[in-house]
Amino acid sequence: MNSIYENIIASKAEGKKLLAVLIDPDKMLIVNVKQFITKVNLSIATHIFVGGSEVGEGLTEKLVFEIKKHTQLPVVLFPGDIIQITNKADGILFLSLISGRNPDYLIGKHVQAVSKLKDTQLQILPTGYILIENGKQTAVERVSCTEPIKRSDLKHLVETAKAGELLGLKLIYLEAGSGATHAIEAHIIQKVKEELNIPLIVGGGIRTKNVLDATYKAGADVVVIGTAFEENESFFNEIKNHENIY
Ligand code: 1GP
Repeated sequence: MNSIYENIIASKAEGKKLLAVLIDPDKMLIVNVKQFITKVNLSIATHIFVGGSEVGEGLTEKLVFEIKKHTQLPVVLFPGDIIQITNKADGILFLSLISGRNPDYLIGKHVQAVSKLKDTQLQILPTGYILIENGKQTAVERVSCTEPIKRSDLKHLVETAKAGELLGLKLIYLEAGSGATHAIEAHIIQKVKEELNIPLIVGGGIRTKNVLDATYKAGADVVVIGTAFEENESFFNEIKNHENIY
């Protein structure tokens, strides 16, 4: 156990909802970090996730170093590849892409990551990552060469999440893909939530406060939002009045 995970567990027990702002090192210029993080600090965000499907070598470390200068929030790597691992962050989602059948993303990259992780103090969060189809091909799908699970295949989706829990993974992440045209529907989140005992992360395509509220209400313990903040920083203000309706 580590403190980031303990805090997620404690928040889940109290019904306190968590929000991770996702920053893609490919899209965020270092010169803009200070003003962006100032907004994050003033918002309801509880975590900062850093990562992307295709990030150039060294960019993640520079970005995390800059972010850490301006915030006390935990910074968690959400890596698309082992080159994004850096000791400058606080933790890492150690993702196994359990919706897919590509051995590299199920276990191969993880084996390669061990020697890098040994030299870090990163808190490791073993996470079952489930990609859900979204009407168009996502970057994760393309890079990992895997098929997402169809929204209509609810039984398979729920059983995939449960299998992840039974394997000992500590978190399940339902992913519609960055910039998804439609977020994961409440009934899907509810069904997965009903079967799980471990915390549930949901992300992809959440762009309005109504959808954010619905995602929490359906059972997400942590919501991840990237694109909505990238495109429109005033979204931080729109979600300010966090209703305690969950
Ligand atoms: C992507 O779930 C995250 O991995 C966030 O998605 O960029 O659509 O908010 P958005």
